[in-house]
Amino acid sequence: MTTTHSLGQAARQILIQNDKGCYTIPTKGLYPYQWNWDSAIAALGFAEFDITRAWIELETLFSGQWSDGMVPHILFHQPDPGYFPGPDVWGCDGPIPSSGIIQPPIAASMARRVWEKDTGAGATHLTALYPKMLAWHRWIMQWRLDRGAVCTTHPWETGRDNAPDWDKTMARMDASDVGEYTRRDTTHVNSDDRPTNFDYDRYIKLVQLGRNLHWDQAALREQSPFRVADPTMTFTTLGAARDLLAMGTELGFDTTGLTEDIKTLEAGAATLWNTDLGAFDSRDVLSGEWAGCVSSASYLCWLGGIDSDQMMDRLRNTLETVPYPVPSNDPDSDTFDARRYWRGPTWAVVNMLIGLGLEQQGHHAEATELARKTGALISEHGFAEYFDPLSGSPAGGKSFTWTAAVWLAWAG
Ligand code: 2M8
Repeated sequence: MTTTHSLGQAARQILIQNDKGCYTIPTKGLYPYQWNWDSAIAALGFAEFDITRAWIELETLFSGQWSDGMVPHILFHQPDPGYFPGPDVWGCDGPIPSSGIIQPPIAASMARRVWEKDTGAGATHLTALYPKMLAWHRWIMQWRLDRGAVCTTHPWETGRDNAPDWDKTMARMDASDVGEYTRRDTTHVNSDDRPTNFDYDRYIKLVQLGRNLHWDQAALREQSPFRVADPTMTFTTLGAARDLLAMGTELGFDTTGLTEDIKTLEAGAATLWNTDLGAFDSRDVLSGEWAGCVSSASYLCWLGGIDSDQMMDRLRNTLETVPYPVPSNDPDSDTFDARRYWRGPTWAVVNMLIGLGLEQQGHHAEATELARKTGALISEHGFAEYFDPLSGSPAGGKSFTWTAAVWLAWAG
């Protein structure tokens, strides 16, 4: 019988095996570099057994910060031909070879949690990190707002690569001149579980556009066909702003502007409420069209400090009716696909972010139930990248860092 103790040991082993010394890769083969939000989650996992290593993870992430405050979604510390697109395709010139886009800015919220476990010695680490985290927050506020909601400029920024949220926007894009390239992801895992070539052409097309514009945010705002205000970016930015305010106040930093930013983001979050859908939704900024998607990101409202009775009703229903909640896409939607990456599967990492938000907002019963169900999913099906929400069967990369970290910090 697998016990909680032995699963804890296995989870630690995964973090240790994926540890490259000062950063952690998500999984061997498929993802050989440092990913932004994966790393923030890894820090939380390390905090359960090696607090110094947790701080190092965050410090390495911020060592890749650009001079304007942006923190890239991938840091390419060492060349690896197993992943495409690599640094040569992105053409960026930050302090460490990197991509030119961001990911959900959860690092500040995870740093706060690491600090809560290490208020003594941790204060030195946090004091050094704080201005960097604040600079990234300001960069987002400067470049990514639409009516107060935070926009994504590439599906990869949200971390929900092929979510149906982007379908209409992607369908309008012309990628006929993207040129020849070779995908690497499908050499590591089953191609039926991955984004389609149609999507990949557009991912690469957007990278080419950013590169041609030297990742100039003003130019991208003018010229990119992809700009979507989204619940992932908005709720994580809002949650991070609240955490930055709390940490800054306690550490004695100047927090001018953060209270105003929180109000702006709250107003922005309200613009993501799709009344017809009865849920938080993504909104194409260029066409003004709703995506019409209830995704797992819709449930991140609590992480952003926003309560919603309607989202709570949906959550309770999902917890009761879906065998392995929370699915990344509504199982009643025509676009639901139980195995294709972010179009249906359950991700332990998003469950934890939903659960931490629920806990923060005082919804203890639902937070406990979600953690229990996520724990059961992992103990029955392993530390996979993601899971079929109907059967629980594991998919994608194996021995996955953030699934192990979720077990250690929350679900185990
Ligand atoms: C996936 O995204 C990468 C691109 O960033 C990919 O498919 O190549 C997503 O699941 C994302 O959320 C995650 O951070 C990354 C690494 O685990 O993989």
